[in-house]
Amino acid sequence: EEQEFRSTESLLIDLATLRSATDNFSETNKLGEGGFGPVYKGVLVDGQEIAVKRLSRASSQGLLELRNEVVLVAKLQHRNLVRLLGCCLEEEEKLLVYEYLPNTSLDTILFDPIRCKQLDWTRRYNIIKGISRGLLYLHEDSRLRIIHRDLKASNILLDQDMNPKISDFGLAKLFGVDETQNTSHIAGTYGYMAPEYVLHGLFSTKSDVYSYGVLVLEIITGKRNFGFQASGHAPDLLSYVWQHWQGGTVLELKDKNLSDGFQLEEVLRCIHIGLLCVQEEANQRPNMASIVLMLSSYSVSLP
Ligand code: ACK
Repeated sequence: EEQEFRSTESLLIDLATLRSATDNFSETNKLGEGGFGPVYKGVLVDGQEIAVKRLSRASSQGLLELRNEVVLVAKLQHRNLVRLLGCCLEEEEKLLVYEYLPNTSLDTILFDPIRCKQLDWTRRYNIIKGISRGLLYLHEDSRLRIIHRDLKASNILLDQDMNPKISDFGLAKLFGVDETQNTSHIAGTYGYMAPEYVLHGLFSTKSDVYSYGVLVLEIITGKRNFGFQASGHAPDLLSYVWQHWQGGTVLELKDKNLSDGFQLEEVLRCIHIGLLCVQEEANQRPNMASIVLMLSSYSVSLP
């Protein structure tokens, strides 16, 4: 809570500090490539581990705007969002500094035939619920309506207890492109992007909901590529889910862990939610508030 009152100045970290923390952005410190540029691991002099995101494109004219946005986003705090610790907005470099999460992303665990076994149903359900809460916070926080725009398995980081944390949030807003809800620069990932975004550059909280739906179906089945494709091909999701449910990961889950009907009902509820979210018509998709409600409501079972 005390972070709510941090001054703007305390969020700014100078370039020299981040250069030395990341060994001058060395290749060995590179964690990977994010949607807006490379990400580096760093260690501050006090020993705190950080992840430094290098923004490859930000015009100097938008610097003040960017600065204001960063200050606002840095104040947001939620257990399902990777925490933004500060930033560097100097002439040569625009950098965002996040808390470092030592576990890898959901992407590297979920689709790995061996590592995916770490994710039993209880964990998967916890991940599905956690992402929904983080996204609700981004969408509904009155101070800033943030559309994530690039929600996908590789942007979900896992903490030591396998709790999900959404990373890269706020960048869409940082670049100011969501104000018109329309862009000619389609930045995102095919398979996760909503049809109206792929086809017309339109995005909204409902296009995030679409990506969330794809994620939910991926988490349940352990298979990638549910969503609308670059080719314009919309897969028959229901039969796809059913096929993987019968023959794939979910059946394994069902045999080992879903012996009681309660968990099976959770799985079915998540499949239902996933399918609601990936509807072609944006305004037919539920909003995050109702998704969170659907995920938290207890079922009433008949005697
Ligand atoms: O799947 P990964 O190992 O986890 O590879 C990607 C890469 O950087 C590009 O996004 C990793 N990454 C991003 N943010 C963080 C962070 N806060 N802590 C640790 N790793 C991160 C991500």
